[in-house]
Amino acid sequence: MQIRELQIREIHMELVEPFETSMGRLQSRRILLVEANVDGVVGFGECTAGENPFYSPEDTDTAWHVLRRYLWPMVKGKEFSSPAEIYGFVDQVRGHNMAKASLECAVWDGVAKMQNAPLWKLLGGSRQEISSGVSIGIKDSLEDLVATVKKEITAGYQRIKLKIKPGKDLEQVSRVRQEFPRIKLMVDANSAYTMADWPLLKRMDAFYLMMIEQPLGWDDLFGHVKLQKELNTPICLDECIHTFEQAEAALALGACKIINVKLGRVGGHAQARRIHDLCEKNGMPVWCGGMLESGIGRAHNIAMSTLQNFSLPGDVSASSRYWREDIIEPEVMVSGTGTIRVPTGSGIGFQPRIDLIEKLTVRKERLV
Ligand code: OSB
Ligand code: MG
Repeated sequence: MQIRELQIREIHMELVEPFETSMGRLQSRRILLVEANVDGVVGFGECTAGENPFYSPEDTDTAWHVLRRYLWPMVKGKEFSSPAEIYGFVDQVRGHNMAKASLECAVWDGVAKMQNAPLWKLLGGSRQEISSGVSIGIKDSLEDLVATVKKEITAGYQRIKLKIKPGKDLEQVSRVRQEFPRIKLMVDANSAYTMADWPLLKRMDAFYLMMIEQPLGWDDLFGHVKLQKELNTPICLDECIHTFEQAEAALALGACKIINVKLGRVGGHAQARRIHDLCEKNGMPVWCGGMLESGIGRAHNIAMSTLQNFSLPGDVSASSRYWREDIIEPEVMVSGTGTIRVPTGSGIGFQPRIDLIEKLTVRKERLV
């Protein structure tokens, strides 16, 4: 097989409500989509790079640049027998995993469609439905926070993740725990703390959280090793794990007890699966993170989450929590018990709504 042509495009989408984290407040997304023509069959991928390089070093514009200038020339004309080979073709480019993943994911969808098989089967997944949790942004008031948690619990979501930052942490978590003593609860700091904050983080132990996600620096593995020794609450790493080797190091050093796997952050399905397998062998659970994706990225997340060791509820929730109208048909729906049915159709199993995608497009480029 060969990739015959690539189309990259940028679409703009308004979130139904602003999402605030320790990295800032976001109202609308600039999403880069990739369409890969694999021997005449087109597959879709989504780049999870943010609008600014605050979560990882990439942003929408760096991904655009790297895709057209470097990644496309490196894969053009290359013969491959599995999409798992794509990551190796672009090995010379250091980092830029989100750009790499968007290309690789599009190829997986194209190849699965060509074989008339669901992507999740090609990846080796086995789950018929996946467990869904939500990530709740930082709120201005405690009342607003409690009301939002209540709404999501009522909707059926299996676990609640609260975004925290210095000054919006202990009081918020304490209040939510008091109101909802039995829910599966966790927090995500997006690297907002330092080791000097460990006494504050230690107080989180009182709220029997499932985990605390990425409290320290985005690339600070050693800090997390030290912090995990001080905490009873399991640390879950997100930002820190951008390669298989980082996952190996985190496991060996005891930097965390859980890993949040994100396709974009690790460079696509093949790398995500390697990290998944490694964690499985070592008895470490993983779950699927989210990056406020449109339906395309969400569909890829669902396919990945069917692998057996995705044993904790992920941040893959219903389309309607993010968008007034999603760009796939059907939209992603979550049942009253907090599960998502895995689609049975070929490829990602959701139909891209081309008309709507065209309407949202602000630029596109064909790479041949
Ligand atoms: O750290 O998991 C994160 C969104 C953007 C960037 C980073 C993160 C997030 C989320 C939202 O937590 C997850 C989602 O609902 O897509
Ligand atoms: Mg996170």
